[in-house]
Order: sequence, then C-alpha cells, then structure tokens
Amino acid sequence: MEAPMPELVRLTFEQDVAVITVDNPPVNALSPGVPEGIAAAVERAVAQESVRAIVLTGAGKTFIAGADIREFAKIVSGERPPLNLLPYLQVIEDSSKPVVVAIHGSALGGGLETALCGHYRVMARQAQIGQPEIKLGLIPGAGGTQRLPRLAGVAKALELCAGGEPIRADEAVSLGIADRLVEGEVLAGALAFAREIAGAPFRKTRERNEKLRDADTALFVKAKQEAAKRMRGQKAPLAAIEAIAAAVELPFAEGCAREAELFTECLHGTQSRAMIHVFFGERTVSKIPGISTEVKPRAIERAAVVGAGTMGTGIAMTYANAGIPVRLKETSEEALERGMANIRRNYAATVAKGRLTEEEAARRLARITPQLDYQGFEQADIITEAVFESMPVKKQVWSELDRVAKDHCVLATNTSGLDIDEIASATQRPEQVIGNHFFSPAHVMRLVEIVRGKATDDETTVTSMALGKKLGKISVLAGNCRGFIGNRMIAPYLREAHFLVEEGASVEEVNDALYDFGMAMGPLAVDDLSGLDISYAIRKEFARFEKPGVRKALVPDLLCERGYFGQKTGRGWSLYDANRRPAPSPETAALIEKTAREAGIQRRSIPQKEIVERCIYALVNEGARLLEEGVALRAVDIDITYLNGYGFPVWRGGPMFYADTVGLKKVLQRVEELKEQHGPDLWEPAPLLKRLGENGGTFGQFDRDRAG
Ligand code: 3H9
Repeated sequence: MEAPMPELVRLTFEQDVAVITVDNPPVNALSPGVPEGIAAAVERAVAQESVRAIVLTGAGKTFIAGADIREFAKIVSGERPPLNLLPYLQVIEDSSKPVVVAIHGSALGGGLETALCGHYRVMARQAQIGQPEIKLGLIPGAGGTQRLPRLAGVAKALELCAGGEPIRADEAVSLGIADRLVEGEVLAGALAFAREIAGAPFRKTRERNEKLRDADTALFVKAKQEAAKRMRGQKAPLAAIEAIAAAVELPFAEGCAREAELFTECLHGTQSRAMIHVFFGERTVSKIPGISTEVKPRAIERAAVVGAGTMGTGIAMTYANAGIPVRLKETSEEALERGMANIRRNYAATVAKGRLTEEEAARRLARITPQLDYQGFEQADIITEAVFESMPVKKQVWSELDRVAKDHCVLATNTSGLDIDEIASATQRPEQVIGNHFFSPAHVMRLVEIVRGKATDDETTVTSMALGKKLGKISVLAGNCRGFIGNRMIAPYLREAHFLVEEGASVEEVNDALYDFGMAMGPLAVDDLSGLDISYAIRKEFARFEKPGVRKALVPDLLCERGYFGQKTGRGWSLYDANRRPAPSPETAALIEKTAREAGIQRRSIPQKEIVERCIYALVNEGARLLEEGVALRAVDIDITYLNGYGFPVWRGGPMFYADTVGLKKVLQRVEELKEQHGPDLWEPAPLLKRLGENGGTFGQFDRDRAG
C-alpha cells in the first residue's frame, strides 16, 4: 500500500495538469516533510498517464519563502542532520513532464531554488523573488548559486546572491528568470501556460550553460570589492561570490558540491547565528508580553506634527511617505519655510538619485500641510510633538495640544531622553501620552523607540507599535528612564571613548578601533556628527543626577566652550573640510594632552583591544541593568535598538548577543578588572551580568526564561 502523502504538500488534478500545492503556513517554508513531499508528488504526477504537465504552487499568500530558518540552529547543534535539499529538488528538474512553477507573494532563498528547478516560471505582477541568504549570514545552499547564473547571467546572479535584495516580477521576466507575467490569479495563469507548453520539448536549468560564458574575472573582482565595501566585515557575500565562480569554472555537480561546502562553513559560523538572531529579533520586538491580543490598534489616518526642525520635518516626511496626510506646525513663517525647504530639498535629492519618480515625490509633498496654527489638529489620530528638547518648552506645547486634540488621539512626544511622565503631566490624559524617539534623519533611519510612561494605556502602546510597522520602521518598546534604551547605554560607551583619549589614545585610534570592530562610525566621529553642543546641553540638563567625586571627561566641555561643535563648525574631535571629510586635529590633540596633564591623568599607549573592550563592555554592562530594571523587555530588544539606531554591526548580532558569543564569564572578569582599575562608580558589574557570568548563563537564555 502506498504511504499517505504528507499534508504539507497536496497533489490534485485539473484535467490533464497535475497541481502540487505546498501548504505550510505561514510562509510555506521548506520544513522537514516539504521537500520530500514535493518530490513524492512529482513522481506520482509523472506516473499518472493522463498528466501532460505539472504546476507547482503555494497555498495562502505566498509561494515558498525559503528553507525553514528555525531548523538551522538544530542542524548546527547536531539535533538534526545536515540539510540537503538538492536530491529532492533535482526530482523536479528531472521530471519527464514539464513543471511550471506558479509564483505569487515571495519565492525567496530555497523557495527560488525550488522554482529554478522547474522548467518554466510564471509570476504574479506583485510577486518577488530573491536569494536573501546573505542577510542571514548564509549563501544559497540548494543550487541557487549554480542555477541562477544559468538563467539570469553571471552579473545578475552575483548581484542577487551577494546583495540579497529581491526583484519584482517584471524584472525577473526581462532577465529570463521567469517566463511570463500573470495578471489576475496566478494558478489560473499557470494552468493556461502549462497547457500551452505541454508536449513541447523543454530543458533542464542545469544544462543551460550559454549564459555562463559571459563571465570574466573583472566581474568577480568588482563584485568582491563592492561586497567588502557595502557589507564590511561580512563573510557570506564573499562566499556567495566564490560559489558563483564555481558555477563558471566547474561542471554542475562539482559546483553544487563547492556551494554545499561554503554553505556549511557559513552555517557553522558565528555570523550566521548572529544574523538569524537578528531576523527573529526584528519580529520578536513587535510582541509585547502582558498586553492581551484583544487590545487592537486604532486606525491612524491623519497625523499632525509640531515643530519643523530637523526631527519634525523628517517625521512629517515619514508620515507622508506612508500615505498619511500630515499637518506640520511651526511658530514663525521663517521657521516653517526653512522646514518646508528642507523637505523639498530632500525629495528632490531622492528624485535625482532615481529612487523616487517626480510624480510620487509631488504626491508625498502634497500630503504635508504647513501651517502656523492648530487648524485641523482636532482631526488628527496622532499628534507628534517634535519641538526643542527642553522640558519647559515641551510641557507648554502639550498643555496647548491637550486642548485641541480629539478624544483617543495618540499624543506622541519625540524626545531622545526626557521624562515621559513629566511631559504627560502637562495634559489631562497621561494615558494617551507616549514617547516616540525617532532617530535622525527620521525619514531614513529604521528605528523608533516607543517609550511607555507609567500611565500610558495598552491601546496607545499597541497603536504606536502598529503605526511603526506601517511607517516602515522597527519599533522597540522601552520603559521610561533617562535616555531610554539607546541613549542611556550610549552614555557609558561615549564616556569610555572620552576617557581613552584623555588617557593617551589618539582620537583616530579610538575611532579606528571601533570602526574595525564593525561599528558604522567611531564614537568620536558620531559625537562630531550629532553635534558636541547637543551632548553638552544634555549633560547640563542632567547635571543634577551626577554623583560628586566621580570621574568625568574634561575635554568635551572644553571643546564646546571654544565653539567646536563637530562637523557643523568644521572642528570638534577632528577637523572637517567643506565636504565634511575628517582629518586629525592637532589643536584638539594638544588640548587633550594639556588637559590630561593638568588633571594628573597618566598617559600611555593603549592597545586596540582595550579600546574595544572598554567601550563595548560599558554598553553591555548598562544593557544588563536595563534588562533587570525592565526598561528593555528582552536582551534582543537592546540588540535590535543598537543595530538599527546606533550602527552596531549586524553580523555581531547586537551588543548583548555579542557578549554571549564572547562568554559572559569572560566579560564579567574583564568588567571586574576594570572596576579594580577605575573604581566601582564607573565599573560596578550589573547584578544580572554578575549572576549570569558566574552561573554560565547567557542573555539569550535569560530572554527564553523570561518568555516562559
Ligand atoms: C534558505 O532558504 C537557505 C537555502 O538556500 C537552502 C539551504 C540548504 N523560516 O516576516 P513575517 C516566519 S534561508 C521560518 O512577519 P511578512 C516569521 O518568523 C531562508 N520562519 O511576514 C514570522 O513568524 P512569527 C531564505 C519564517 O509577510 C512569520 O513567518 N529566506 C521564515 O512581513 C511571518 O513572517 C528568507 O530569508 C522562514 N524562511 O514577510 C525569507 N520566513 O509570526 C525570510 C518567515 O512567529 N522571510 N518566517 O513572528 C521573509 O523575508 C518574510 O517573512 C516574507 C514575508 C517576505 C516571506
């Protein structure tokens, strides 16, 4: 008796065409049983005499979104055997009856590799295909690097496999990856196509070698250079390029073997573990424990923003870009015009770069209504206040807004660290007040910290989180404390960078050490970019929290007193030319040396390793405190904050994940040493770090335990 077909894959018949449907919600991943099911279904369809062609499709809203990412950790730990999809997929390619793959939604990673084994592909207009494995620190491991260049050509395959970005159906057709664009229902289009080609000769993708001949060495050299620049520090893009080189140089089977070797190397590396952690982390941060699923987000159809400075204009553009009409208020004609000019300049630059059509830019601009009064604010579903970062100013604005905002309006304050509860106290409805900490430039940066005050109600929280998604942002929920997650952690990180230069490291050594670690910019370069005057103002605002007698960096205030605010004044920690290119500043170096000497700080040459450890472990130690206090819900929330708002390298997984890879015992030991050297006020290990470090724990395990 024949074994029953796994339910994950169904075989049905539409007269002379067999239809194989993968049904593995939510995204039809190639979980155990799916590849086997597809191969078995193909064999059964081939054996059925009346069948002239086969259509392979996905149930629900997508084709196959790839291998099951949840399986990878089990393979690495040895709990599951290595994944070898090739033999199953080859059954599709070896079918004696033509296989037409019907793609709607996404065909990504192993999903595209499955599709490439079909003899034809038809795509819905909105569908996308891609090899995004490098975003998981992996390379295509089921023949993608071997078959894709045979269909798309080597140059395009390099771009897709080493760049990771998906492409749309029309491009897939023009490249020869897909054969037809289907308007309307994709399965109907695929059935019609199958009947057209049934009976005609067809070819196996692995035998289509013509396009491999276009390749030359220069193409690979250029691809490697680009990958090294755009994805600095990442191993997978280079491995993907090497695997495509194997497609050109070796016969198909040997090329596949090389691909498998490279895939396995990546899979067992730390980078892929880190990037898979990030993939799931980006989805985890939207889940808020303790809020019932009954609480639904309110619709946000109209927005209003107060303040047309850098943040306010960026936030207004963010709403406009997401299709939400927005009123933008300023107090003077001049400030309003400056803000609108900034917005127009931004859109014009995006059009000039070819990233937006002129028509679309005009539509977005038209969604922004500049004004000097509160007209129309009573209709807004959310009001975002983005005025100057000063408590009295914000409270004044909120007392006015409270009078004009409608019932159930989300009252969002854009602050990078002020007390949300105090701001909320200026209104009669603190339960509707929430922090929305956007990062500059707000229309570009992905991160928004959503800050819950003590009175903020669940509906406001859920609405803010859902809105973040609609705006194309990653929203991380934070508790209300000075600096929230991101800026509270950045304070000790920058503190160490400042101390290090005073102790003898040069500005360039500090910047280079962290840049080489993988940070998008060195800490002092970030300081210069964001403006030394900004941190100066924050230091003054929070001076009352400082503990007397604790060491403070001396040079940052001195730079500000000289009017050296960083890039905007052409000098700060470094010197900047008209194009904002940095050069060492002898004057700053002399100021640092003199200040340190006068303060009796012993100067020495500082190894790169110490620079990195002091800055990064300062982050980790503060992160551990935030976790224990509940300001951050999970360690992964801290990681996602740092990756998307602070330029932490994605391939290290975020500061807390990185600390886990170093080993918390080791991190703790080093923090204890630093405490010996610099005192407990600066380096007292966070109790959580101490506990985990002493008991062999990890932040990852802490998250799992907290989740229950
Ligand atoms: C690969 O294929 C390697 C191969 O070369 C073969 C090697 C041998 N597996 O994103 P969403 C979950 S590597 C497991 O919110 P959307 C996701 O976690 C893979 N789970 O939906 C979430 O779960 P939850 C290459 C997956 O509509 C739920 O599905 N492929 C997978 O916004 C919904 O996801 C990729 O990298 C998966 N492959 O976006 C594609 N995919 O509800 C990865 C998703 O519990 N996936 N989940 O939080 C995506 O890019 C998006 O999910 C997609 C849909 C665009 C498909």
